Amino acid sequence: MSENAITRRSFLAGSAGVAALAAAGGYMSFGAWEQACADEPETDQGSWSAYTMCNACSSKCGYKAYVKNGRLSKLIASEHDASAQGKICARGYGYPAIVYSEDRLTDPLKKNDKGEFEAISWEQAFQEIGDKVKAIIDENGPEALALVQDPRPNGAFYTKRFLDALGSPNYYTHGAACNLSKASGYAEVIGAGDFSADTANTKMIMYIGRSVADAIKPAHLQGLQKAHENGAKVVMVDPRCNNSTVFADEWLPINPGTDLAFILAMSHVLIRDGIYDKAYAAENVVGFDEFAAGVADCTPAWAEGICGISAADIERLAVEFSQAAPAACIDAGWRGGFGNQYANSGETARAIAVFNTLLGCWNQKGGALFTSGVSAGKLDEEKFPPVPKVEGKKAGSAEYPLASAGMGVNVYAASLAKEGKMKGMFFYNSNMVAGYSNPAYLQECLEALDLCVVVDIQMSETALCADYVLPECSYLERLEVPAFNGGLIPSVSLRDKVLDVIHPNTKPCDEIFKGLAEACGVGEYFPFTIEELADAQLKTVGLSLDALREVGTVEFPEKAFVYGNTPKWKTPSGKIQFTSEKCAAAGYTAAPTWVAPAVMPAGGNQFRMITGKQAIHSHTMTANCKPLMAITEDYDLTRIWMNADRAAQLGIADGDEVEVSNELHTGRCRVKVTQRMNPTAIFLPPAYGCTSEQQHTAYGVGLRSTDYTTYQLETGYGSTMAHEILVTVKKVGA
Ligand SMILES: Nc1nc2c(c(=O)[nH]1)N[C@H]1C(S)=C(S)[C@@H](COP(=O)(O)OP(=O)(O)OC[C@H]3O[C@@H](n4cnc5c(=O)[nH]c(N)nc54)[C@H](O)[C@@H]3O)O[C@H]1N2
Ligand SMILES: Nc1nc2c(c(=O)[nH]1)N[C@H]1C(S)=C(S)[C@@H](COP(=O)(O)OP(=O)(O)OC[C@H]3O[C@@H](n4cnc5c(=O)[nH]c(N)nc54)[C@H](O)[C@@H]3O)O[C@H]1N2
Ligand code: SF4
Ligand SMILES: [Mo]
Repeated sequence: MSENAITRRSFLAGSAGVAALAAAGGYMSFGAWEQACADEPETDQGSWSAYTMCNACSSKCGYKAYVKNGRLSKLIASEHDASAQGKICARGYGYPAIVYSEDRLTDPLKKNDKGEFEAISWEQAFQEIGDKVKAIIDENGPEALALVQDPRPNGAFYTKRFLDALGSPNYYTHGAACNLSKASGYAEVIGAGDFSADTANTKMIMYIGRSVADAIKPAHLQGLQKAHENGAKVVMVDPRCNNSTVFADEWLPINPGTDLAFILAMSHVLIRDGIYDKAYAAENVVGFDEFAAGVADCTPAWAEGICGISAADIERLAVEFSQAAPAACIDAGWRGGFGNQYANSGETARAIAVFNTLLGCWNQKGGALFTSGVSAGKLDEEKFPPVPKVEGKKAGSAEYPLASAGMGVNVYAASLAKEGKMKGMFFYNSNMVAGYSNPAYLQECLEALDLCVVVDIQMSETALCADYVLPECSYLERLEVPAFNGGLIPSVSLRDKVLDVIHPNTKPCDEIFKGLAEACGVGEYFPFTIEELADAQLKTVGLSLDALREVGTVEFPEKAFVYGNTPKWKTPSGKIQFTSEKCAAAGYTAAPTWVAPAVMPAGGNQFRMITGKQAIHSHTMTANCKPLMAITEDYDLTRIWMNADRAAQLGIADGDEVEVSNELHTGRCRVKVTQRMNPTAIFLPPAYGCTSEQQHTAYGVGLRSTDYTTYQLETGYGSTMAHEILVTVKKVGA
């Protein structure tokens, strides 16, 4: 086997332990690891297994981790886990190496007057942060505090409780940089932020800016595979021929930012020809006539001129959809097409929810489903004292009234620091500065704060802006609050502690936020351990921590989804709303109509810059993981994709180095010349361009799209408009 071959076992090799890594001088090949392990005495001592969940992306797949001689030896995906369904992806195997990274944070750090970090004790960190929080509350009130976190169980429980206890409503997810527009647009129409395509039974499914083979959740990928194998018609709408297209019947290389025109035109055809589900619309919809009047002019010929998909294809696809309905839908998408990308992303989401309604596919076999979940019931109030309800509205909710209240507009909260209105911010498992909008701008915002606290496992770009950096132990070293999952069969999964804590001065999330709460004078809301909390939550659904530890995932078949029921629409009218007063008040039309993207490339050497996931990296967090970065190097994955005809016009050949610039940034990279790309855009892989020198593997590799992003937010919705970027591309030396 070649030294560089990446096999499933060599991913694990990268996680084989501090001593072994040091011995091999860094990333180890499979052979070297095997040799190192061959020298280990075989013993049962130090061997065990535990169920946990991957932390390498939002999917949080469940698996069983085996430990041998104190080291992780293999991972087996949980068969019934909602995200994994028996499979985990390459990142899942590779990411454990981060646990043993020499770049891990090992002690609490404080920035001194010279701007350098010094290690301090936890006592000092808690005490000083507590004093500053109290001073901010005294002088400016709790609304001058905000927190941004990863919205998974631990982040959601501990950080929210901490902020609630302080009396601040300013609790944010990473949503404004991910799927805020999608969730908020859907909510306006169907009263829910998401739905699931019934891929196992569908006759026709269209993915709009969703690549399940690159942007992986194993359950979604297996769903697409099933649809394909069952002979369903699969249509991929994407300016880039993404890797999911191997399962598709058609690829439509749409002009980026124009999906709204395409969907409105397909809706036009359904209504013009009377081939929508009339009975369903009559019973369930308000605002139909207004929508129909609005799309009367949105003909396929009109849309062709905007989106680049031929009028004939638009006509044909609309008819095919109507023939497949109700076992058909446009997939909910996630981020790439309309999660947070364009000036019209929220309105695109609205149009998709409307289109699916015209198909009458909600909760129909093969259609689009609203599955439900289980959640923990009420806990004993003595042991888990309820926190008083927080008065006041999240910062940004008046300026961005369409933004989902649960997510909020995180970057807007940070921007208030520049006006002196936000004084203290906390970040948990979030790298806002590098990943949410323009890093130079966000850095200025965080530097204007009186207090910035970042809880991370490595020195992120956001941590570099902090006054205090608190080191968490890694996901394999901690127990977390159970994850209650929705799905066709609801379930609950556990992230249990797999490994002993490697760096003794790191702490898990629960202890960090309990310590912070005590120092801030609100410790009375945390008089329990994580074990007690997990057990109490599980008892409310008839389980226990011990029982879940044995199996990792428990399903609730008695709560399984039932086809055909009409959902309770959680909208103001109680019906599906083709019109929204809130959208009208926010500056849109009441029923979704065409909204142009904020910028348009002029041609010549100017392009729109778009991004999308690569199967082996996640956001900003995996680039510093050696086995995953080794794949980047082996396959030259930092290259931008450029359409072959445009490249030829510009005299750019495959592999050439180019300069990519706009008014905010200039950087160099190499080009992958391909026919798999819409001519108006370049595609930039999203995981690179790390500017933290303390991430020794990631630092300086590749370009980062946010450097080219203007800080500007989508009207009403508040998303960061991540693809409203124009750049010029020029061959170096030309
Ligand atoms: N450049 C770029 N920006 C992006 C994206 C992208 O692909 N590329 N994707 C967008 C999308 S879809 C999303 S959802 C958001 C995601 O945005 P974030 O949720 O902020 O995710 P990451 O950028 O991966 O940053 C996660 C941070 O958590 C840290 N971390 C990792 N494990 C742990 C842990 O166990 N505990 C703690 N406390 N910290 C930990 C990582 O070191 C990293 O600094 O980013 C958006 N922005
Ligand atoms: N490997 C990997 N998998 C992940 C993650 C990860 O970081 N890495 N993160 C997880 C998270 S948090 C998220 S949000 C999801 C994201 O899941 P997706 O939204 O599926 O991911 P992306 O790759 O960002 O976008 C999908 C496609 O949208 C295309 N696209 C860009 N602009 C447009 C447009 O204007 N119109 C259309 N129709 N298509 C467009 C891109 O070319 C890309 O191929 O992935 C999840 N899974
Ligand atoms: S999809 Fe891959 S990276 Fe994401 S949680 Fe699952 S195994 Fe981990
Ligand atoms: Mo995301």
